[in-house]
Amino acid sequence: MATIAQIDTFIVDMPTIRPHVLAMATMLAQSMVIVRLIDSEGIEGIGEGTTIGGLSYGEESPESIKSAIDTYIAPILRGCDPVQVGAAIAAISRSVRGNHFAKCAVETALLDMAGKRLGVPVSELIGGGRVRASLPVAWTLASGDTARDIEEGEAMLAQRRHRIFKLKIGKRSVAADVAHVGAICKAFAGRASVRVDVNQNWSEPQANIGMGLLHDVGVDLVEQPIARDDVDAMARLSVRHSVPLMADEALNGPRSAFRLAAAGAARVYAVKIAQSGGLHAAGAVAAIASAAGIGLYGGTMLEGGVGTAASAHLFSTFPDLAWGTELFGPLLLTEEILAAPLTYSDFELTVPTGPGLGIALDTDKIAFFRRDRTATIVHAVA
Ligand code: MUC
Ligand code: MG
Repeated sequence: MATIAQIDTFIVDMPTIRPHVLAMATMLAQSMVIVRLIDSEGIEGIGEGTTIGGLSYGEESPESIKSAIDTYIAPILRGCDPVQVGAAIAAISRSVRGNHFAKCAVETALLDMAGKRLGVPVSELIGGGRVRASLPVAWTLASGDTARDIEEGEAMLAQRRHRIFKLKIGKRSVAADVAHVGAICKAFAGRASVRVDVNQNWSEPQANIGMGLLHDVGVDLVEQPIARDDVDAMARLSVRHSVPLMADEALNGPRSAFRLAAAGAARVYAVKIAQSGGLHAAGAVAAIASAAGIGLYGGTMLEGGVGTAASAHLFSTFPDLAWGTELFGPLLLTEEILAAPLTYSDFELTVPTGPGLGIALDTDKIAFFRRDRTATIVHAVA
C-alpha cells in the first residue's frame, strides 16, 4: 500500500491589487492555506483552503483551517492509502465534523496526486468528466466608488477579460446601493451582465424593497440578500420577485442544497468547492440543483491559483452552467503563486489540461510570502 510520507501546510499572505470592499469586511490582502502532500512514491499533491476576511464570512479562518489539518486531519491521513481518495475522505469525515474548507484543501491535494499518478486531469476523475475546455468568468467591482468601478469595468471589457460584473452591496443604505448599482447598469447596458451580492446584510423588508428596485434598474441576479438560515424568507423572496435569488452562504453541502431546493428558496446556486466540503460534495450540490431545475453558477472564495484551478476542473464537468463562474481570485492578488499563471482570455478561463490540477507552485514566491518564513530571500538582479 502507498502511504503519505509528508504533509506540509502553510499560510500565504498576499496583498490585493486594490481594497476589495464587501458588506462584512474590506480586504487589503488574501490569506491562502496551502496543503502539500508527498506520497511514498514521491508524487506530490497540492490543495488550497481559503476564506474571506478572517472570520467575517464564515466559521473557518485561515488559522483554523491550518490547525484543523495539522492537528486532526494529518494523523488520519497518515494511516490512509492515498490511492483511495474516497476512502481517505470518508475516514476524515468520520472523525472531523464541519471544517469544510480544511477538508476541501486535503481532498484537492489527494485528487491532484491521483491525477498525476494516473496521468489524467482532475476533471476526468470526477463527475462524468470534462464537458467544456473553458469557463466564462465574472469580475467583482468592489472598489467602493461608483466612478472607479465603471472605469475598472470599462478596462475589463476593453481587454476582453470580463463581461459579467458582480457588485458587492449591503454596507450602505438600500437607496444608496440602488443608486450605485443603477449607475453601473446604465454604463454597461447591453454590454455586460450586472449582478449583486448582499452577503446576507439585508432584512427581509429591505430585500423586498431592494430586489424590486434592482430589477427595475436592470440587475440580472441577486446573491444571498438575507441571512443564510432564513430559508422561509428566501422562499418568499424567490416567489415574489422576478429577478432570480442566488443562494451562496446558505449552501454548505448536499443536505443544505436539498433543503433549499425542497423549499423553493433559490433559483440559482453559487456552487463553491470549499463551502461544500470538497469537489465531490460540490458536485453533489450541482446534481441536486440540476435535478430541481435550479441554475448553476461557479462560485469562489477568492482562492489563489490552486483553489481556482480545482474549482475550474469541477465546473468544467457541469453540463449546464447557465450563469458562468467567478473564478477570478488570482487576478485580485498582486503576485502569482503559480509557476505558470492560469490563462484568462476572451472572457473565459482555460481549464488546465495537465495531469492532476495541471499546475505547479512558484517556490520562490511561496518562500517569500508564506507567513512563517524565517529568512529574507535574496533575489539576483539581472
Ligand atoms: C462571495 O460572497 O461570493 C466572491 C467574489 C467576491 O468578490 O467575493 C466573493 C465571495
Ligand atoms: Mg457571495
